[in-house]
Amino acid sequence: MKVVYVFVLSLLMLSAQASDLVPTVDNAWLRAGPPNANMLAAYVTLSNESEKTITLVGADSEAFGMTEIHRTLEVDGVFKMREQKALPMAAGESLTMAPGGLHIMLMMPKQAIEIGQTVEITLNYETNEGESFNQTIQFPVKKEQ
Ligand SMILES: [Cu+2]
Repeated sequence: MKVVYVFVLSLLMLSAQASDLVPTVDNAWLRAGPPNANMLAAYVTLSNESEKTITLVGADSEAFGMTEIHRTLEVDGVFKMREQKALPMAAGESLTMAPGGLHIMLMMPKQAIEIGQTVEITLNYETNEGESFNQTIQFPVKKEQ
């Protein structure tokens, strides 16, 4: 009985720690695309108000077959997108995703994504200490921010 109690208590402590690390969210939105678009992008500003470095390591959404974090870069006058597998945010820093820069790339939609809907996307994080946790965010579908 005591063992179970200690186990439950340590789980509670772990979840309390993780929730302290979860970044605050501003301006989450998913840019509406033309009908049958097979790639869409979502944007958000994340602020790390914890005292640890938090690294964004990925994203997923049940509404899409594939979800990645990308950065748009201009290389010799050509715009290219590169997957970002680890985006660290030091304590007190923010990460801004916006058109023309960082974005959540949403590929192979499993359903029509229309203005007025809200799409759930889960972000995956890690700390330098090896803790990992997720954050699920609601992204309203809009034409413009
Ligand atoms: Cu992209």
